[in-house]
Amino acid sequence: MWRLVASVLPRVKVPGGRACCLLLAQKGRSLLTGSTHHHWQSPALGFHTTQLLSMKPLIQKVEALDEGHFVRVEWEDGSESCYPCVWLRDNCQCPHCFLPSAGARKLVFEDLDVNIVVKEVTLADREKISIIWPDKHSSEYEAGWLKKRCFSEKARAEMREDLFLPEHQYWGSDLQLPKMPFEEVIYNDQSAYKWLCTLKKVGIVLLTGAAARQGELVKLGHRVGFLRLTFYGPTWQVQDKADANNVAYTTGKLCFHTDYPVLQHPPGVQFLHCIKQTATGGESEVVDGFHVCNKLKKQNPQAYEILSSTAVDYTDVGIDFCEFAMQCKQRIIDVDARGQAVRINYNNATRDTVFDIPAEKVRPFYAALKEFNDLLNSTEHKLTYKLKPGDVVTFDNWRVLHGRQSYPAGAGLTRHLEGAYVDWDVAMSRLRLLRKKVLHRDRAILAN
Ligand code: OGA
Ligand code: NM2
Ligand code: ZN
Ligand code: ZN
Repeated sequence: MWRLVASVLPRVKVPGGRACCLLLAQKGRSLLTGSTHHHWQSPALGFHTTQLLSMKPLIQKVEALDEGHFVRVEWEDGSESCYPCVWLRDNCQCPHCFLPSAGARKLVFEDLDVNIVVKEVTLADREKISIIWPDKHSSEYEAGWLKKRCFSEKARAEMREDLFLPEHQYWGSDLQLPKMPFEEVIYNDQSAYKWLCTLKKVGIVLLTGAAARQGELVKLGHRVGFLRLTFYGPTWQVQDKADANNVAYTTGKLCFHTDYPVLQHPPGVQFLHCIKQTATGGESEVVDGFHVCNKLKKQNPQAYEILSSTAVDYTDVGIDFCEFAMQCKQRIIDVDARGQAVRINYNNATRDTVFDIPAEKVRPFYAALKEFNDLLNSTEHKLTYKLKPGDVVTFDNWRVLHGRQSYPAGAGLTRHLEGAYVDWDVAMSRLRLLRKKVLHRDRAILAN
């Protein structure tokens, strides 16, 4: 089990790898030496072994450049960092400018001179720099604080990775579903951390051994922070219902979809807990939407362009937690500035009959969607499995499309899943907190 999950977690590269990001200067060498792997370099701790080993960086020299518009710091290993003075003044850490209890800036923008230059910059004990500004205000910045905020391309990329874990591990039908015991995630911080890291990186983790009754997702929600309330309730019951207010609540097949594109900000993470499973049918299907987007972009750039630019109307009207009349426009493939997919918004059931595009663009749109849908369903990409009572599948609803096969309608209840959503903001917040906590624990072990 550990190995299964471990294989998808960040690895430590020592020395000189990105694990040492906060220790490395722009052109510097690693402060870490030796290549033996210690027990604390477990994949689960991955990238923050950094701080674990972090020694205080020391400054060799500091000087003002460009008529006082920049401060250049030379580190003890000979590397350097350059800081714009307007940014330094803006980020003065003194109690007048910064509120430590909130970790937030007190300085109001009106009081910032965006053309400010330093009057004087000095080095104190090689551990911090002091700046006196033209209006006599003075600021101090610690070496470690500055180092983390180095503006070099490399340092910024490393900080970005530490904060947002943007790295994806793409997969196809050969994915070995990462699995972890539900209980472990609930009670063990290192396991919970591993769970969230894998969820972010791979997009799906199966938690096993939950009780086969309602209420387990509320526990998982508390573990993360809180569940996302929607019109279908805090948690919702996927089962065959009379006068179903959603196609999910029938015995029909659900083709690949992401949940709730009718919401402006669709839920980032979805939990589906199997309470009861039908003997025949009802299999689950998943596909890595980002991986398929990359394929589509290569195979048919024009189709990709259409799906990433056309606003599709979604609708959802009914009564559940309360009455609702939702309408939303979403592009099926949301992309970032570089054209990389960042969110899939696709549910064929709630795609509106209203289609607010010129008539001549309709057929090319359908052709593009057909190509995408075909790629999603290719045997190379889709993974089929069947949930068992006690299984909780957790997945990235912005990335992984899911579906289910139809199952026979019965007189009684033959299949029952409980579902819930969590926002990525909340899940990532928990991940960062757990990382810090797990790291602390490891530091204590190291000290003994
Ligand atoms: C859903 C859904 C999957 C299933 O409820 O949105 O995708 O297996 N359900 O019933
Ligand atoms: N349910 C499962 O977008 C959708 O309507 C997905 C949502 C009903 C909460 C289904
Ligand atoms: Zn200040
Ligand atoms: Zn769904």
